Amino acid sequence: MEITQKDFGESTILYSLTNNNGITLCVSNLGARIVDLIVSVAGEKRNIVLGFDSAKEYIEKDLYIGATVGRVAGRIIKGQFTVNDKKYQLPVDPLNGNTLHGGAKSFESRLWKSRTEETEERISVIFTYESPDQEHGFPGNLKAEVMYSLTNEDEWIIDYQATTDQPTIYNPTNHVYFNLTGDVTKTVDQHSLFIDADRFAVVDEMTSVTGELRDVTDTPFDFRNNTSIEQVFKTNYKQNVMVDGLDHPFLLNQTGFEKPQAIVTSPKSDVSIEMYTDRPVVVVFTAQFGENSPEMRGTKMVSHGGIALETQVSPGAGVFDGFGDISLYPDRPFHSRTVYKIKRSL
Ligand code: G6D
Repeated sequence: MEITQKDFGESTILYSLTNNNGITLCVSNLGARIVDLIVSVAGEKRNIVLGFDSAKEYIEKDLYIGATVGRVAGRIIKGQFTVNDKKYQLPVDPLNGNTLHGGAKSFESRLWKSRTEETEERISVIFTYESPDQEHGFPGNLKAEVMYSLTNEDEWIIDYQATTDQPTIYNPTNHVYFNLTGDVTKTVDQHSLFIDADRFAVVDEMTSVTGELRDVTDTPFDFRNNTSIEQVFKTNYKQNVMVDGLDHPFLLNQTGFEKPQAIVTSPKSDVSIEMYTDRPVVVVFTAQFGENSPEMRGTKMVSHGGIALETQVSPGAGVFDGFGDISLYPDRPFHSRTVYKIKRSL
């Protein structure tokens, strides 16, 4: 196993981690993000995640792609929350009145401190960021750490840790998008998807959760049997039409590392990603960028050209019953793990 590093532009670093099976994971300290996941499938190299070639391109085109998202992933309705009986108001997006992904220019745009670590089992890059009290309106000096590891079992492991010096809220995720064909001119509609979830959270026109948790049975959101993603895109189901695909929290039936909660498989079934997490929810977003789909690695990306599996506590936590709790207290440090395991034909 080997770690190398190079300049990624704009004073940022790109680390390349390669395991003994030839899988390469590239990550950058700009937004503690994943940039590349290169695997050889049936003898050919494929980059199976969306990403750009330089830090400058991320800054100019889309800072969320592959980034660590925080302090709170997803939409905080009206930018309001309560923790420890105290009410807080965050700055909101004037277009919709909500706070998305911790507010504009949050974790995804920061330069994180970084260091590498190598053990018998894994090679890792550890990113840290100190978010000061009141940054984007959130209380507490928050020390956030994200460790990305690559193992010889072909796992990309994300370990999140954080501490705060005042009661606050915290709900990070990673915004990786997979396209297992390695071809961003192809939509992910022919990929198949398994999600071990009996329920999803209904969203409104602004993609904020409404508080309703709906059974997936008899809806195109039933992925309990491995099914083509196309089943969502093709329907007139209101939850699809309103947001042009999937942009929904799925409530996982089980958590942990014994069996996957989600699996994405390429159209030819030659590569798949198994997702394991200790978080209760995966927000699935199918990259409906429409006309704004960016140029990526030399070609124009197509709308629906990727699928993000964002593990977290559901947006709406602390507001609606059954949506969980994202409070973080000084005496209870945060720790969470998500694993993406690569399976492929050699
Ligand atoms: C998220 O749910 C949101 C989307 O609505 C948003 O457009 C994207 O991040 C950037 O997953």
